[in-house]
Amino acid sequence: MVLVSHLLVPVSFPFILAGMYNRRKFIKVSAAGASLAAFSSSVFSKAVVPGQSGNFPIVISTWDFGIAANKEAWKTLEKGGRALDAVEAGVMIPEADLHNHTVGRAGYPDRDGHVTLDACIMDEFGNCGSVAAIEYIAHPISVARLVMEKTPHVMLVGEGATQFAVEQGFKKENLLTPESEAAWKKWLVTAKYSPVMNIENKQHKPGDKYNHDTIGMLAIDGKGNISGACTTSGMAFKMRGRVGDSPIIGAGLYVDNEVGGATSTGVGEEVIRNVGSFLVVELMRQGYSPEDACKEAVKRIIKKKPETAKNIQVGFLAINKKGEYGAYAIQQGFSFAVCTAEKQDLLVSGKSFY
Ligand code: SD4
Repeated sequence: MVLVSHLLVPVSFPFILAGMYNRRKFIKVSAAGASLAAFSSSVFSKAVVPGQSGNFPIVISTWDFGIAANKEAWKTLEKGGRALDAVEAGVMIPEADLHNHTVGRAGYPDRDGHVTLDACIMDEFGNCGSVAAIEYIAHPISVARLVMEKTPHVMLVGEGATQFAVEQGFKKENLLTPESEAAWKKWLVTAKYSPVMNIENKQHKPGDKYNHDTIGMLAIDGKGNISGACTTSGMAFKMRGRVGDSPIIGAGLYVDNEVGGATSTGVGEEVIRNVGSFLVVELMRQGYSPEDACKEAVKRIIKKKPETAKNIQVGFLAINKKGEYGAYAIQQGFSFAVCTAEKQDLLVSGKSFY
């Protein structure tokens, strides 16, 4: 079951602060997850992590749709495959899911009706690739990987990213499905292109269909190598050209194979300001547990903009070199999916500041 998420309708930056953000009600899903979620994630980690030998292979990802994505990634990991291949294959599941309006094909468009996608990927060698505001390409994560592997660059944006993808053999397609187009047209009518009104009238209730999520995925393969991927259609009905944290290395995703990896979801602007995922990894380097590192990064965001933070969601998810994982969010309702040899479909309720 899909429990809708948070946010929406970024139109002008100041208005993001005004409370366009909403919350999931709560988590759930897997039967075992219900009881396990009662534990703190650190306690939980201890319960399932066998300790010295390392809890891997393992793959974790944001939100409930991470379960299906993890299962796909697991096919690579259980065969002894590379974490990089696993995360790419894993996040392609929500990218292709026509019922998912927050990632890839069928993602809600920007306020001008264009579906623009953001994605990045990072491997165990510190290589990384990214595309931002790419259009007409259904799997931006695979384009990001090719930017990493086939160009001397880290990031391609907009038309250049699409051009590169086509040169690499990707098909140019219309990603705006009739359902997403209808939602956008409905939004145009009710929002009247008026961000203040749209936000002030609080038409987007917690859990409504305009709420938005990104998939961030982190995996450790059988060799103990870490990779990560992050992909999103960004905020629904965003300003044309707006790019969030998801394709920004260090913000939406960061991996250091000596330490661990981190990824984020939520209002990308606040994550970028605090270089969130890099911060989480650096805190783990200093000895913080994954959950404590995520918590510290969340507190940093709140401390800088306490009033803003009350009305927005940002969630971090992290894993360390031992395969211990944790998460923390500003608001309640941030869930993450965990897949190991013991259990492939665990959904955990992340802790939150509020
Ligand atoms: C963004 N971080 O574009 C993404 C959106 C998101 O949950 O994750 N929403 O800012």
